[in-house]
Amino acid sequence: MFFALTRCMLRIESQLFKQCIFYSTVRNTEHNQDEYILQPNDKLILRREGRKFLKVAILGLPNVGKSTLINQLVHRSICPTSCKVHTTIHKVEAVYSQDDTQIVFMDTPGLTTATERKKYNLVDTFQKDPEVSISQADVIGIIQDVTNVYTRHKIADCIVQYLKSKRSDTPLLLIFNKVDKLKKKNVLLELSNMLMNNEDGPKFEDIFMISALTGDGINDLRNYMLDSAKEGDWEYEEDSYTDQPARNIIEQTVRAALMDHLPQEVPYEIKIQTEHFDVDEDGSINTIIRLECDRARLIKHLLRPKGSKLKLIALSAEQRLQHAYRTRVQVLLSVIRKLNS
Ligand SMILES: Nc1nc2c(ncn2[C@@H]2O[C@H](COP(=O)(O)OP(=O)(O)O)[C@@H](O)[C@H]2O)c(=O)[nH]1
Ligand SMILES: [Mg+2]
Repeated sequence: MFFALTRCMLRIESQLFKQCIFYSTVRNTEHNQDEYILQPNDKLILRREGRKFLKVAILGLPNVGKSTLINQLVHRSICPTSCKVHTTIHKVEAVYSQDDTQIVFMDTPGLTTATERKKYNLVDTFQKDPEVSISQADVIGIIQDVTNVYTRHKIADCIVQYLKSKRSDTPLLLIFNKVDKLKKKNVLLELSNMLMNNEDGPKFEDIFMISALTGDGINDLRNYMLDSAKEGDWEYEEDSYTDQPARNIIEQTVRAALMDHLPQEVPYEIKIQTEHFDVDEDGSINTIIRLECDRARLIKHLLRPKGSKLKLIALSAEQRLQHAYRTRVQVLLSVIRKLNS
């Protein structure tokens, strides 16, 4: 019974979100010029004449706004965002297709040094995924948080270190983010002079000043990417918008909502797992997410007062997921205390 239910859930999930994961193998009869090519790595490429493509890696220190920026660029909340560091734990691809051009944005965990990864016990993806993104990118965007007085004057050493592995012909863009929070805008001029003209630092092709939160400057940046796309095959179908299965996005979104609403260390100690997932006939999504934790004090924190914190977290996750999937999403959270054996 349990297995039958699980199989059924998986089938529904794969039907609705098949376009999110990979590619259709059916030949499109409406477009006689389409050609589907199976690559050695089993990726199916849709080839159509006159199409343009660009793959963009977005890199920067933790919490500078990489994921918020990508969500704005693709008009969907695919990438998890929160006010705490290390919300993004692995690479996520978000896809934007317009007319004959497709752009794939690669979100990455914030760049860290080996010492930081060891100190905070960060998983392998924190090192490897930025490296993979750099190797695949046609363009690399480096985000600087202009409100951070400790880091804004310099491209951090760990970023410079990572960039050593990039191809020499991959252009670099400098992106100043959070300009909405900056009271003295003349700081931007000073910073751009310092970073664009630094003989010893990375060489940037262009500079953008944006607010990923308010959307200021985002259209210019997207148009720049659309203009930079080169003739080439698309990696995703026209209606695809991510490489992530729905369950990953839902779990990561709940994790981000926990990080936004709970105190410092708490969210890192909660295990998040999908208990149930189904899609109604009208396309709306219902999901139950289990939050597992072995510390009674943390569970109390989640449940009190009268479960209102939990409701707030579920509501926040629902709003983000509705923006991601453009359909109604219901998130129920179940809290379980795991007893240590
Ligand atoms: N004021 C302001 N906050 C921003 C901006 N962009 C991102 N943030 C906030 O910065 C925090 C970190 O954003 P996130 O996208 O998760 O950063 P990431 O770790 O680089 O992916 C979140 O609380 C965002 O709301 C911005 O342009 N202005
Ligand atoms: Mg992120």
